[in-house]
Amino acid sequence: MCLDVDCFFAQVMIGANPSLKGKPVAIRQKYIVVTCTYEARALGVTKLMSIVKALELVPDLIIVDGSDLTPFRAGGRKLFEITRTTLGECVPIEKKGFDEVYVDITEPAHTLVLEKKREFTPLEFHGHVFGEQIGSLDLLKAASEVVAELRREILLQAGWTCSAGVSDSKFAAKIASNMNKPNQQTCFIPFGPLYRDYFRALRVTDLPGFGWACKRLFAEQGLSQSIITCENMLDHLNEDDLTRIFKGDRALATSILELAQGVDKRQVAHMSSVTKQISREETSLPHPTNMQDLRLRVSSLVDPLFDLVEERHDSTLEYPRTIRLSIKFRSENGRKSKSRTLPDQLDDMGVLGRVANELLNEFAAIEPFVASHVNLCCTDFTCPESASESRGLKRTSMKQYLHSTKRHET
Ligand code: TTP
Ligand code: MG
Repeated sequence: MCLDVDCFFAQVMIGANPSLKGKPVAIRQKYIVVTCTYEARALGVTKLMSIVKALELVPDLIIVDGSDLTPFRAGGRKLFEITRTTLGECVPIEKKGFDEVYVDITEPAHTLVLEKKREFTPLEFHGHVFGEQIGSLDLLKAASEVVAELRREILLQAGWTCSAGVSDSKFAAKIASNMNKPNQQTCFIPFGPLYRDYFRALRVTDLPGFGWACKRLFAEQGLSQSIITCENMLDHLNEDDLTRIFKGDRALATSILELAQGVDKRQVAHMSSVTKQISREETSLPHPTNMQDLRLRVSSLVDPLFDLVEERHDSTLEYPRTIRLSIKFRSENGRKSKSRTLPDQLDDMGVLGRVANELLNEFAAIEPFVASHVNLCCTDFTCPESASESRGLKRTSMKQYLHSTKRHET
């Protein structure tokens, strides 16, 4: 299942001020509408529209400031906790962004199938169904009931409507969650010609993992105009071709070709409510093969890692005391890790960036290499004595950080 709260920031703000319910409301950050209610969307307002344009379209649009992210982070945690308590500790739940969860509901759906069989009660689909209804669909029907139950719980406990999708993989479930919005759910039947054709019609750039680096490599090979859809790619490129285009990254080539056929082997991560460690890794880009690329990769992990540290600090007041950089070089067995103790209170992204850079300097790598995993991790979270007085972390901009990194190198 992939579940995504409808107009999340707006629903959180309406929860705090119920008189806004049913009205066209936009949430503002700087000059932009970051999200708006479906009442505002019906009048033409869209996410990321300028405030000026939105007010031209809807002069009586209610604008609410959304620059303090604290209530939205708390909302995201609430979504996770409701999902966890509704479905149980054993179910893998992966939180994405503020308002999205992926859940592997295979086990609860199996249990429901057995229960219904014992009771001689037929299973029915809940919500929309997309695809050919052939063969036994009991597990998908049960899964759609699990999804409906979770959406009911979220509405009951948090007051939010959600849209959700169910299928046999993260990618297909995510697509399904967007098929009918708001406050609806869709089961995307993961076989049959409709399923296959749906993926063949997607743009290659819609595939998870096909990011800017892949786009650049396609452009370098002169493929940007000829390979637009997955169908184009499947008809003209085999695994060897794509591996060559992706500079030897066969794992990426395989996964992109599989995704183009609707096959997604990514597992749903099992997150606990409070994780022991927080780490970031980029798996969708080509592997770094020299120190300069490796340094850029490490520095690109700093900002998102600091975001997670900040988010956790907001709820627990804890700071990480250890940072660890792990790299797997393809020519060597196993990962190599270097770690360092952090200051008592890691409240400045610049510090995280500098220490990560120093750790990288400790790796004696001989070029060219293939760094197939680069993971930056914060761990040993503790709550310093003075933490309750010093909420709020200091954000050095990425530009400042890169500048300080550069100075450090020279
Ligand atoms: P989304 O789930 O993309 O949007 P949404 O929940 O507002 O609307 P939808 O009904 O289409 O799911 O993003 C979740 C929240 O993240 C959103 O409420 C506001 C915030 N957000 C940003 O901060 N920046 C952005 O660029 C976008 C798109 C969203
Ligand atoms: Mg949403």
